[in-house]
Amino acid sequence: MLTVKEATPESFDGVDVALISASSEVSLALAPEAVKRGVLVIDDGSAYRMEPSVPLIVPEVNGEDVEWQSGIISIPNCTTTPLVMALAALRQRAKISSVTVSTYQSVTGTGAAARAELLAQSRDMLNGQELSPPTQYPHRIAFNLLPQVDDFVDDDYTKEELKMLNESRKILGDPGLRLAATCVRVPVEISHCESVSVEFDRPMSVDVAREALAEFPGIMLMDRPGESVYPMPSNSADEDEVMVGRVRRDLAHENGIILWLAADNLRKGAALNALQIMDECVKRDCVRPRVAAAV
Ligand code: 2RA
Repeated sequence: MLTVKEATPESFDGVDVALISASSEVSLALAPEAVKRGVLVIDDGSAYRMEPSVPLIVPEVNGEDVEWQSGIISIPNCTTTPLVMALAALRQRAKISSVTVSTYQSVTGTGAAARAELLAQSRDMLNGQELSPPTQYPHRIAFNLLPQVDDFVDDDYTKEELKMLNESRKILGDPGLRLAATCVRVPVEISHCESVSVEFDRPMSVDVAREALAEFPGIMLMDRPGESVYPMPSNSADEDEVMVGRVRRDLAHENGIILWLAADNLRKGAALNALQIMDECVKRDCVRPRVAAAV
């Protein structure tokens, strides 16, 4: 039996590590209370991600950054994590000049209520029944695609699209990285997919790109187009690896490569990454804050 209790500041007494996966309001209220009690917080929300004093970690990419944590470590948005893994692999072979990415995001990125809405709408449509008004998205998601993930903000980009830009820059330590994202919600239960065009400062062969991706920890190259073998939600859901395929020359850009990736947004996009960060802290002996909490 699993006992579930409401989290209060006192809940953190005697705890080593707290994994918080809740709204920003909850993280902002509880994380400092946990840190005050000497607890390392690994936060899955967006509240602390862009705080300069908070490391934003994908262990395969910037695991060493856990060493400067001062009580809170953030995990990235579930679209950023697989993207920076692919970019980190490729930039070992040539400097990246720009990135253009389109996402295909499953409804569990929104949560359990969105999954229930997708299933209910799908059932009702197949049964020829009238649909209830959508509650999770501005439009129905069943048999549809929504070119909007989160709210619109600057320059008609959505928050999700700007998260991909800003978080990638922070994790890769490349504040000048040129990246434009278009984020799309699709009627899929689990796993986010991305179409990624990467331009380099010099020619990059497809073989070299494939080799770099295949060697990178946490990435599984799944790229046998002749046999229709490539990543999809159906083969990446419930798996830990970021799957990459459809690696090919970009016919529109001289030094470009295009690839397709899929990753389970609940595993590597969230829970698995959080646990790997905890392992990284144990491995580097920095579960206790190195300096007093700065947030
Ligand atoms: C989404 N990436 O898919 C978000 C969740 N963090 O809505």
